[in-house]
Amino acid sequence: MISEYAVSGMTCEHCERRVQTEVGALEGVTEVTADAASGTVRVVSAGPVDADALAEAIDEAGYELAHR
Ligand code: 9UX
Repeated sequence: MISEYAVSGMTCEHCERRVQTEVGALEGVTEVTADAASGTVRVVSAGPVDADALAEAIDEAGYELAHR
């Protein structure tokens, strides 16, 4: 499945990569594309991604999940 999230705080390419690395490590996630310009993170996963784990991963990368 493909999910899109609004993530605030990403301003450059390095920010995108940090989010991609953290979210990509979550269970079931196969592909992550972060776009700083639009403030979105697109996640491809085998099943639904745990919302708390996702919020924590983004927080750990230093950014914020705007809403869930
Ligand atoms: Mo530029 Mo992105 O200083 O984490 S690297 S904002």
